[in-house]
Amino acid sequence: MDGRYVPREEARVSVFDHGFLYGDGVFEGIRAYNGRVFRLQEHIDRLYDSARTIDLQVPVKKEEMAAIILETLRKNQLKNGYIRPIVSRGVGDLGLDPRKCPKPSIIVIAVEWGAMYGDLYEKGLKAITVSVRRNPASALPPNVKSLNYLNNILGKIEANYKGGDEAIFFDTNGYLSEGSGDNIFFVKNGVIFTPPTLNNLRGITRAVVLEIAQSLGITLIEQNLGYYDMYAADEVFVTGTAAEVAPIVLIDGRSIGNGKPGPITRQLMAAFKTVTETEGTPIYP
Ligand code: PXG
Repeated sequence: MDGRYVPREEARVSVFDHGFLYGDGVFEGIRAYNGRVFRLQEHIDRLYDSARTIDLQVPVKKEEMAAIILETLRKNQLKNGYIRPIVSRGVGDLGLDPRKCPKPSIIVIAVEWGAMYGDLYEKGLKAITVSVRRNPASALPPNVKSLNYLNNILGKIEANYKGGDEAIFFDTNGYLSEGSGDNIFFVKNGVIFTPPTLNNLRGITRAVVLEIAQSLGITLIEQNLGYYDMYAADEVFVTGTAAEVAPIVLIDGRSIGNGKPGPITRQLMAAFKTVTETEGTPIYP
């Protein structure tokens, strides 16, 4: 926390921090596997791009941020974990003007972390399309990983009430956007489809899946998609740092394909596992 390493109980922020008062700040979610941080540079680059978009000056250089993240993992003796760097506007007053916050605050949290969806990687997830639309890029761009996740949380609440493991959002144009914390993909006749990234988060796991598909010789097309493409798909899966590659087998009560995780999804899950376990920045060099 702003240069100090403190135990969990002492990790407290001011009630006047604009991250708390207004969601004014940005964050990242990063994973460590097998003593290595996966795609660290990409996450740091995205954190700084998010910050730039909201005119927030991160008070340390990127190299220093990487060093802080690695040191936080070492202090917690972690080899497999989840890392949450946060940069908030910092302490101000009750007005929303960011000029009242002289110094942005940096917090890095690191915790032990395993598979988010447990046995659902084998069984597949149930998803619900939600009525709340993903924030349009012309308002709060979904590419800014901001501390204001209320749009995502509203979708998650709707999915919870309707018995879904994950929410699927449309954008304000009626195109498929993404899940509450993951990107979405469809497979039809051996070809993978995914929406372009204007109206969703440009996921780092998504980029890894693009690379894997290319290396496996599977065609992957980025295009605007509608609910027809979703219900008529042979396979559906979502990707994210927390979710990894997770199969979706039921959407709005309708089975996708034969209602089981499909062959291309399984192939990508296996390849993703290999990549995460063999690549990354060493924590204990
Ligand atoms: N879309 C959104 C809205 C996200 O928040 C992703 C896609 C996937 O991006 P990456 O780069 O991780 O492949 C995310 C990131 C959670 C949780 O607890 C998930 C994310 C962030 C914070 C918390 O599920 N996912």
